[in-house]
Amino acid sequence: MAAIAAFAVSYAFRATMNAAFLPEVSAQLGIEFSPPAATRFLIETFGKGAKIGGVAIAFLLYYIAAALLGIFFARIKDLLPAKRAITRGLLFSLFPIIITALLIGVILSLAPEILTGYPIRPTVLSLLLFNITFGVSLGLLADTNEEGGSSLAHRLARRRVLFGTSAALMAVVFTSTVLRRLFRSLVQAVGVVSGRLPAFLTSNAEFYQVSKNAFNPVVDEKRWRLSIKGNVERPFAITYDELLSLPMVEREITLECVSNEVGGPLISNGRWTGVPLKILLERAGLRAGSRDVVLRAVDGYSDSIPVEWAMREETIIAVRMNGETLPRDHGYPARLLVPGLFGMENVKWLSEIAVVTVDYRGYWQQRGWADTAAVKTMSKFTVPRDGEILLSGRTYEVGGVAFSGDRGISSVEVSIERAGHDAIGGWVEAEILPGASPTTWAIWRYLWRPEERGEYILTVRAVDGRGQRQTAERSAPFPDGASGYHRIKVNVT
Ligand SMILES: Nc1nc2c(c(=O)[nH]1)N[C@H]1C(S)=C(S)[C@@H](COP(=O)(O)O)O[C@H]1N2
Ligand SMILES: [Mo]
Repeated sequence: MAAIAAFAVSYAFRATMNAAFLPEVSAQLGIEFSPPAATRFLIETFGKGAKIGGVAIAFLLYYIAAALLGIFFARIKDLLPAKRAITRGLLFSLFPIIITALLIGVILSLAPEILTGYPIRPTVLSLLLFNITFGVSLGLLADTNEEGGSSLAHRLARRRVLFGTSAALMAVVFTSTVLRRLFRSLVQAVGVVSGRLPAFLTSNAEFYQVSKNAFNPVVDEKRWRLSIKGNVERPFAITYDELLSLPMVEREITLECVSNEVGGPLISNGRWTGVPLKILLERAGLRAGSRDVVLRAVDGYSDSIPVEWAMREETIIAVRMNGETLPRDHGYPARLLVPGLFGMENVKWLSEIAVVTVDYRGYWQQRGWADTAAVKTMSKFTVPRDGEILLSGRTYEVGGVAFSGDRGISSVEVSIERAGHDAIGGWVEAEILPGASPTTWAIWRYLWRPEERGEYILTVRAVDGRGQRQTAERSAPFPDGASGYHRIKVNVT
């Protein structure tokens, strides 16, 4: 029994050295990619002073894990459904591979930032090779030792057991510290906030998407026409190419859906290229008594905006979004953008623009939603997220977006209070990042360093470009948009 164990340990140590030291491609890749990850983890755990200790511990942990695997291999190697040493080892390397995968899974779920920054494919490859090398060398070593069985091998084995025991002792000394640090780093891992400040311009892929349709229309631009008709002097229709040949303007405009809840995700900001609606309406010539401009779409949707909104400089028929042809789900080939009004008025897949002398009620208005619904000044947190755990004594970026339709944002204020205590400091002014314009959201942030542990309630509110503060009064999205302050709760430990 003892001999088996001793042999097993010796296989394991040799195998470990093989895996960790041999300048083979696989081992090198393994060293290049796996230990740095472990090292970084340990540096974060121990602080910058303990680099060497960290590396040593990482190595020890590998050593111990390898030893255990070696013993395990000695126990089960005869059960493996393979005759040759190499195939046995190869089969066995499935175990460390599974363990590695589990470990990576744990790290990814607890502290993904430890692994981000490493190239995915080379890392996976190196870890695979690392483990396969380990398994195969275990298999080969087990084989040679069995055949040799000389007294020299036994002596070597005993020396290695001694070495192994002292290493294990050192490991025990370290482990108590490691465990304590590890616990703290686990809390830290959980305390790493998962939200983030959004990019000023939302990519087309991330832009929120809302429509009444289960399947959005696919428009053939060759057969598509945009007609301008109704209460006008010279009704006309243009093709897609004709539309593209008109003088274009570029505008940054944020869209928010009227059904967005306080703190909700249905808001995004884009750079749009298009033709001012005004140009088309002037070409058609508005007749006296014109009141609403009705926008009809390929999907049967319609909405209307008052003539005054339609004639505004910033109201455009967009054909491009963030430098790309308008994506299908965002209204290809052409859509309305009317800064200041909620998303539902920004009709996609446009087919017809009709000037009318009545107050026209569109798709959502027939279902009770407000007509000419102006965006209500809003603000929200995107980081941290509600319910997140933070660490005391650390500085966090608290931030998000604020939006007022077409009125701009002049300031954003945050209130941070400990639950059950008085407000600390009342409202403090957040920083507004550059880039915001009257028709876009403002990205805001505030650096917060919580000192006391406990539960905190964070609230945000904005003031629009006209000096009007967002209302604290809570209302549901129906019928004209949600209102009230966005509040989140975080736990500081
Ligand atoms: N033709 C058409 N246009 C439409 C809609 C629709 O269902 N059909 N939905 C509206 C609503 S409710 C919103 S919030 C915006 C969303 O635009 P987006 O998907 O580009 O973000 O499109 C608006 N335009
Ligand atoms: Mo909407």
